[in-house]
Amino acid sequence: MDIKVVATNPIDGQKPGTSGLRKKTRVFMEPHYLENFVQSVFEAIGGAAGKTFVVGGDGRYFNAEAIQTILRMAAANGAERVIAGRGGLLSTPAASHLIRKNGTDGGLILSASHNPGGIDEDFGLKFNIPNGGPAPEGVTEAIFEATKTISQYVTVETPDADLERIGNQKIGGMILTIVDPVADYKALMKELFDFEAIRALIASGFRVRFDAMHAITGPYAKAILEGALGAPEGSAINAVPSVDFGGGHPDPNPAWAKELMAELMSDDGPDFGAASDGDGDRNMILGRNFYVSPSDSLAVLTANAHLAPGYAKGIAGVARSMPTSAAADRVAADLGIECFETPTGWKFFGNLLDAGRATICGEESFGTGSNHVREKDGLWAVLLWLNILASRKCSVAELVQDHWKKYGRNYYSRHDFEALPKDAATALMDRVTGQLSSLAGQTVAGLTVEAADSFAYEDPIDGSKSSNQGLRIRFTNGARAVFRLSGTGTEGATLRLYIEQLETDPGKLDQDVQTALAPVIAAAHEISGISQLNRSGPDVIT
Ligand code: VG1
Ligand code: CO
Repeated sequence: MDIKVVATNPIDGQKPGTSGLRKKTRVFMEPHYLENFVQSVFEAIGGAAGKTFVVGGDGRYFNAEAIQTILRMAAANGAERVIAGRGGLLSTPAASHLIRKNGTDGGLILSASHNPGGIDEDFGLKFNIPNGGPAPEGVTEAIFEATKTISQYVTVETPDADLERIGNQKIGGMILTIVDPVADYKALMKELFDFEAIRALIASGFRVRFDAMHAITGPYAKAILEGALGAPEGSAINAVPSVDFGGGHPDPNPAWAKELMAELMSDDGPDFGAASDGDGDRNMILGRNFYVSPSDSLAVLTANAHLAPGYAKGIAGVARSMPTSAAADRVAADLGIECFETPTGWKFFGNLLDAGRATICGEESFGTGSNHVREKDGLWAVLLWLNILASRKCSVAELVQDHWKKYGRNYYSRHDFEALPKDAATALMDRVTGQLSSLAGQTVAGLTVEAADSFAYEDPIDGSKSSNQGLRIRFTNGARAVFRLSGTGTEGATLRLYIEQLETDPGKLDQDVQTALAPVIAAAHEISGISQLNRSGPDVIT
C-alpha cells in the first residue's frame, strides 16, 4: 500500500457545532478542507490504526465523493475495517446502531441533517464515539484543537471503491464491508415494537402517510411501513433520496412539510401522518386535523412507552433538552422516574443513556429517541406512536387530548429569526444577558419575572460542565421564555426564541397556540428589544 503524505495548513473555523461540522458544500469541497477535518478526527481519538469505523451519510450532494476520500484516508491511517451503507447511505440512527452492534471504534456520519443539500447548500460531517452517540464536547474540542495545528494528512492512491457491492473489498490494507443500510435497523425495530399489532391496525383501514422529504428515510420507510407492516404502496411519499432533497428543506415541521400538512389537516385525510429529516433522526407526528408538538410527543411517548414490547418493563428516566417544554417532567413525576434537563444537542444524552438513568430522550426540535441507539430516531418515534395507537385503539387527537386532561397542556412554540447579521444577534443576547441579574421581581408587559439565568449544565455522570447554553426567563405565572443562538446554521446567525406556558384549566386546553402564548411573547420581545432586529416577524414558527 502506497501511503501518500500530503502537506497542508490549518483552516480556520473547523469547529464542530451542535451536531458536527456544518458548512456550505462548496467550502467542504475546497482543497484539503474535508481532509484536514478527517485527519484531525483521527488525531483526536489517538489515531485510526487497527480500528473499525462505520461510515455513511444522508446521500446529499458530495456524499459519495466525500466517502471515497474518507475511505482512502482511513486506509492510509491504518484502519482495519470500515463498514459502510450501500451507496454510501445510512440514516443517522442506523449508523448509530451499526456502530454499537459491531462494537466498532466509532463512525463518521456525513450529513447537514435538516439543512438543504446541493452544491450551493449545506454539507456536514460528524464523528460518533463507540457508544454510537455524537462525540461529547471533550472530543469535539480535541478535534478542533487538532485542526488548528495540522500540517499533513495521509491518503492512498486507489481507484474508487464500489459502494454498490454488498460484501467485502480491500482498500490498501483495509477491509471495506458494504452492508444493506436498512436490514439491521429494521431487525432492531422488530425487536422493540409489536409489528403484528401495528399490521393489524393498518389492515383494519387505519391510513398512514409518511413523508421522507426526498431524504434518507425513504428506503427505510418503504421497507418497514410498506414492506413489514403492510401499509399500501404509496403510503411513504417522496421516498426516493435525492442529492438536493427535491430542492426543499428536509425539515419535518409544518413550515417545510407543507404537502403532508395539507393532506392531514383535512376531514378526509389519513389517520396518521409523519415526516423525517435529511438524515432520518427527526420526526413530526400528525393526526387527522391534529398537529402534535414535539414537546408533547415526548411526554405522550414517556407516558405510554410501556405499551410497546421493548419498553414493557417501564422506563428508568426521561431526559429533555432545556428549551423543550416541561410536559415530560410531569409525566416523570407521575411515574416516579428521574427527569433530566440537558443542553441542546443529542450528545448531552449519551452519558445518561449509557448509565441507564434515562431511557427516553427528546428535544423540542422534532427529535425523540431511546436507549436503543445513541441518536434521535425519526422512524423509531413513528413506530412507537403506531404501537401505542394500536394498543390504545384511539386517534392521535384523542390520545393527546386525554394526555392534556390528565397532565395539563404546555402551550409551546419556537420562533426562529434566521440569517441575522452576527453582531445584531449577539447584541440581542448581550442585552438579555445584561439584565439577567436584575430581572427577577420586575413586571414586563404585564408579566412578573420570577427568575432569569444563563443555563449551565453539569453532567451527572462524568461531571463535565457546559455553560452559556441559553438564556432563561421564568415568570411568576409559570410561563417561560428562552433565548438561544443556533449552532447548526451556515449563514449569519439564527436566533431561537422558545416560549412556553402551562395551562391546567380543563376549559382552556383548546386555544390557538400563538394566542395562548401572546402575553409571554410580548414580554420576551420587550426584554430583548427584538424590534431592533428590524424583522417583521419570525422566519419559521414551529
Ligand atoms: C438544532 C436543534 C437541536 C438539534 C440540532 C441537531 O440545533 O435546535 O435541538 O439537536 O439542531 O439536529 P441548533 O443549535 O441549530 O438549535 V439535526 O436533526 O440537525 O442533527
Ligand atoms: Co437530523
